[in-house]
Amino acid sequence: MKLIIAVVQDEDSSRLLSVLMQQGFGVTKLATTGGFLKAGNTTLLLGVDDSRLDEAIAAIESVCKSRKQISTAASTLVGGMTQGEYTAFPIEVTVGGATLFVLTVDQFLKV
Ligand code: 2BA
Repeated sequence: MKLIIAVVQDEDSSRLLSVLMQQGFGVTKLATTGGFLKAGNTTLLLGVDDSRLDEAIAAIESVCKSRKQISTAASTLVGGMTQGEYTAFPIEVTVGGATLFVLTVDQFLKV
C-alpha cells in the first residue's frame, strides 16, 4: 500500500475530492497553508493499493491544472532605508497542479 500526500489548490479540492470518492478511493482532507505564499491550500491523504497508484495519480492530474498567478512576497530592503524594514513586491508564481509525495505504508490498521 502507498500513502499519497497531495497538496492542491483550494479551488481544485472539492472537484478532486468528488472524483476520488467516485472512483472509490479513501481520502482525508486537511486545511493547510503554503509556506511561500502563506495562503490556504488543501492537503489530501490517500491510502491506495499499489495496483491503483497510477490511477489515483492520473485522477489528481486530470483535475488539478497549473496556472500563473501574481503574488506578493516580503523582502528585506538593502540600503537607502532603515535596516530591517520590509516591503512587498509582485512576483509571478506558478500555482495549481499538485505536489505529491508517495510513501510506502508499512502497516494499515483499523482498530
Ligand atoms: P507554497 O509554499 O505557498 O508555494 C506556492 C507556489 O509558489 C509553489 O507552487 C511555487 O510555484 C512557488 N514557490 C514556492 N516557493 C518558492 C520560492 N522559494 N521561490 C519562488 N517561487 C516559489 P508548488 O511548487 O506547486 O507548491 C504548492 C504548494 O505545495 C506549496 O505552497 C506548499 O504548500 C506545498 N509544497 C511544495 N513543495 C513542497 C515541499 N518540498 N515540501 C512540503 N510542501 C511542499
